[in-house]
Amino acid sequence: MKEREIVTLQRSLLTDTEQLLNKQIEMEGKSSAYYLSMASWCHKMGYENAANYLYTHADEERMHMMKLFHYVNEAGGHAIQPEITGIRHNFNSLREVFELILEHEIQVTKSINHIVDHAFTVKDFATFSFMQWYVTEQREEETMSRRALELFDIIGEEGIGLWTIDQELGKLNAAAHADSGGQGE
Ligand code: OFO
Repeated sequence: MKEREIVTLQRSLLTDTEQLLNKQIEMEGKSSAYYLSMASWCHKMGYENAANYLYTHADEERMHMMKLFHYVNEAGGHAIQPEITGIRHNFNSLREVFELILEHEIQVTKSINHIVDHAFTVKDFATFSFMQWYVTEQREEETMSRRALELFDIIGEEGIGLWTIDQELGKLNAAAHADSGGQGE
C-alpha cells in the first residue's frame, strides 16, 4: 500500500490542508519573533509601555502558533517547528514600528481567510470550525493595531507627544487584556 493511501485511511486531514496549517504555524512563529524584536528596540529606546505591549504581543503570537501546532498533531498530521530567520532588529521610529504591525496583521488576516476558504471548499469542517477562533482574534488584533497607530495622528509626535503616545499605549494594552479577562489573547 502506498504511503498516501495509508495516510488517507488514518486521518481525514488532507495533505494540502496540513501544509497550509504548517505555513500558518510558521507565520505565527515569525510574528512572535518579529514582535519580540520590536519590543527589544522599543525597550532600548526608552518606550517602556510600547515595549510591554510588544512583549505581551510576542507571547500571544507564540500561543497562536502552539494552538495550531497541537491541532495539526492531534488531527494526525505533523506540525513542523519553523525556521525563523531574517528578523529585523532596528527601526526608524516608534511610528514605523506600529505601521509595520498593522501591515503585518493584515497579511496574517489574509492568510487565515485563505485557510478558512480552503477548509470550507474541501469540506473539512473540523478545520473550518477550529479556524473561527483565529478569524475573531484577527479582527481584534487589527482593531487594536489601528487604535495604536491612530494615537500618532491624534496626539502628534512633537514635544511630549511621543512620551504621551507611550503612556496611551500602556493604557491600550491594559484595556485589551482586561477585556479578554486577563487571558492574554
Ligand atoms: Fe496571530 O495574531 Fe497577530 O499575527
